[in-house]
Amino acid sequence: MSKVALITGITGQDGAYLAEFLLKKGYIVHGIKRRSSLFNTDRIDHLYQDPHVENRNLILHYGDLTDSMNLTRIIQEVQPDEIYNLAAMSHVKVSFDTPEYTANADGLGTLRILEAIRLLGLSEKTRVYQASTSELYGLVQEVPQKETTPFYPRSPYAVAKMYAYWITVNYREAYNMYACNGILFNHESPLRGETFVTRKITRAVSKIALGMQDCLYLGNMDAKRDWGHAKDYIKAMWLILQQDQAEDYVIATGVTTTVRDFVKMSFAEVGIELEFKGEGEQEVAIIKACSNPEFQVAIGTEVVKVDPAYYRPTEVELLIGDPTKSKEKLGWEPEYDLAGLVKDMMASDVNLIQKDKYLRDGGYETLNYFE
Ligand code: NDP
Ligand code: GDR
Repeated sequence: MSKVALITGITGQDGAYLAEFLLKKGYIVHGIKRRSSLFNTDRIDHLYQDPHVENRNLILHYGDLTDSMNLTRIIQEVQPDEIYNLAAMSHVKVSFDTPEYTANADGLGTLRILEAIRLLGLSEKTRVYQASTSELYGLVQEVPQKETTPFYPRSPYAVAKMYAYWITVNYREAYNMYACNGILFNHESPLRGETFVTRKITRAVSKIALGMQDCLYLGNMDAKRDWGHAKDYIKAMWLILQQDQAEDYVIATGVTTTVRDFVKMSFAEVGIELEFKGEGEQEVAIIKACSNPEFQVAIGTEVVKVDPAYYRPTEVELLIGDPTKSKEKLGWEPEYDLAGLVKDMMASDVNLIQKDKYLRDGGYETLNYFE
């Protein structure tokens, strides 16, 4: 008998990689997608199966983490062995604009799922993975950050995720449920949402190299993040649900890098060397050299500037995780390092923008260029 998994947030970066991974393992995968006015399934379209075909192993349901009845009905119908709760309003900066909605979806959404499992009598059958985050650590208390490091959340997103973290622990202790937190540090990929800093950078660098954009505007370039590849991190999610005992785990690379260095590495992928000048809001990066004749960029052009609009009211300055527990107990080992991640993202975005340029040069409409 195939195992049955339910993924909330299946249309997101992690949901897409996880769905593919579980399907390859022989799972029947159910996913919750939101109704939207345009198709929102781009990331999983390659996995799509015609609903008229029998014995499908990928089934999508309309739903929302803010709707208890809907979640309860889906869980009752699906009777999942494993639930991966990945759905969330996941953008830290946007959570300052939509704090109440973020608390509802990211905080209470987790409670709705746990309570549905309890009320449906599935506490013994259904294992739950909760997508917790390194944002819980917020203001630095200890480095590197590990499972025992105290939390100090610094955004409405992180505060909502802190509720979700503890309600998961509480349901585990109160009702003996197999419910776990994966405290995942930043993980990126070619499927990363376009407004997170890494993807914003790799897209912009590709466009600048191909003459489709003049300048990249960023916020705090001193922020340091522990960046891994989403393909490695979704494997950890699965491992967390396959153990004898339900526990919480940090998933990280143990290496931290500034936003500025991520910018440098991305430009280096297309043969462009940068020189940074000035400080704070006055900081700029100019093109110092270009070793790739394919890209017609002018030496001395200012290609990165600071726009304080991207600063956050309260910032998380430094994240660096200690993955010792996950390596020892789960046997988890990432395949990508930061250089491999940047290479993968840049190769994908250069390809995407090249296609776009071809269309634009031919007089056709192209990608939207907001942000
Ligand atoms: P994405 O933003 O790419 O995906 C989020 C998913 O949640 C999308 O499918 C989105 O749907 C869905 N969603 C948003 N709000 C709701 C809602 N109210 N009801 C139902 N679905 C909703 O995030 P990631 O894939 O990067 O992250 C997955 C999870 O892991 C998130 O919970 C995130 O907070 C957490 N996390 C992410 C990390 C990272 O570095 N990527 C690190 C640590 C934790 P739609 O496509 O319609 O917008
Ligand atoms: P983060 O990711 O907030 O860590 O949350 P993001 O990529 O948005 O920011 C990382 C750092 O870069 C700085 N920064 C900018 N960020 C964005 N988005 N845009 C900019 O122009 C910019 N300039 C500088 C930010 O200030 C920040 O310090 C991600 C999300 O996936 C969360 O859901 C997840 O929980 C955490 O990672 C771990």
